[in-house]
Amino acid sequence: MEDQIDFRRMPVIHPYRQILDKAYSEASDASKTVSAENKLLEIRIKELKRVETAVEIICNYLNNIVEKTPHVNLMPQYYTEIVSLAIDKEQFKKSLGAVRWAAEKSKELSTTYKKKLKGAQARDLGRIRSEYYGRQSSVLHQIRRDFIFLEACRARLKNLPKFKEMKTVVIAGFPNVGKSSLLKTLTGAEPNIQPYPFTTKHVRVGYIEKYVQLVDTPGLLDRSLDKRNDIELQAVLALRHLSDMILFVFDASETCGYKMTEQVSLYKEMKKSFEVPFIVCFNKCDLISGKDLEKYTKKMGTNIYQVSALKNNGFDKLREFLLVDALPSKKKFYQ
Ligand SMILES: Nc1nc2c(ncn2[C@@H]2O[C@H](COP(=O)(O)OP(=O)(O)O)[C@@H](O)[C@H]2O)c(=O)[nH]1
Ligand SMILES: [Mg+2]
Repeated sequence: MEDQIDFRRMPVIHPYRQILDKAYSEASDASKTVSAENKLLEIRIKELKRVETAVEIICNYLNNIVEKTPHVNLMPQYYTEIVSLAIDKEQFKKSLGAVRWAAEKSKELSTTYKKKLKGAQARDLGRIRSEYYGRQSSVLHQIRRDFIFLEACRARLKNLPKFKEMKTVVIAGFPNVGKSSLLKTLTGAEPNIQPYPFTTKHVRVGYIEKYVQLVDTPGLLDRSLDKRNDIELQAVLALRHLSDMILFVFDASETCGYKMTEQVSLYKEMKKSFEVPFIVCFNKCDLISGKDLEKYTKKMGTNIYQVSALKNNGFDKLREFLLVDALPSKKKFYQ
């Protein structure tokens, strides 16, 4: 499955003329190695060798593109959505189909022309082979735009984020509530940084004991959805299929600059948009009195994990909860 979403495997796609030049020049070299007692027979074998060499190089090139390009239909849904943000997915499928077509067509042509070469008069051999070159060139010429399009896609898609197939918890909450600090404290390591289409910032990924993947999404789940343009909204909503759970972080000390009332309305809005379980966590508990904490906790009417990312307090229970249904014995749940 992981290979299915790795566009870094996709080969660089060159201008079609470059492939033709390479194929015909190697075909010419290969024909020079041929010799036969009978001069007429030698010419025929040389021309056949040219056709065989050229088609082999061209078909290998085309088939390699088809084989190494991840298939959009076989990807997990969140990934398909992310891919759709970066490129025109339907055109991508069509262009890949065109490459497949060209491989088949090239094979067909070579079979036809090999037959012709075998049955032709000696004086016609050169003309037949050059007619073959013309038709083979025209096949690649027909898909030249697909080559250009696929290469542009490859350049974009190789930079998509790579997530692992495991329980995934996406962190949400206003800026400065401590999401990044919390990710670091929970996972005990520097997160790995992944690009994300249509954001200038990168998502950060950390792991709890190889079983839970935590994703911090700067600029994505940190403000109201109705303040977003269409493309941003799509970028945010692609996270719906990535997340098994959302960890919503509050800063009850309000030192982040957002009032608890604002934070609660963002939380409610996200709950409506994401149909996955939410876990709520109050961060910066080192900055707030027990009395205030109790007041807010009562208001929320849900189970709350009180933590301090700065002081590394309160994380054992949260970590335990995140792990409980992700351990290998329970893994089926997420497949
Ligand atoms: N006092 C205190 N400060 C914290 C805590 N967690 C984060 N901070 C501070 O809050 C600020 C914003 O934290 P950051 O993790 O960047 O927030 P993000 O924007 O939600 O990712 C930083 O200055 C952190 O040092 C905490 O538990 N207690
Ligand atoms: Mg951050």
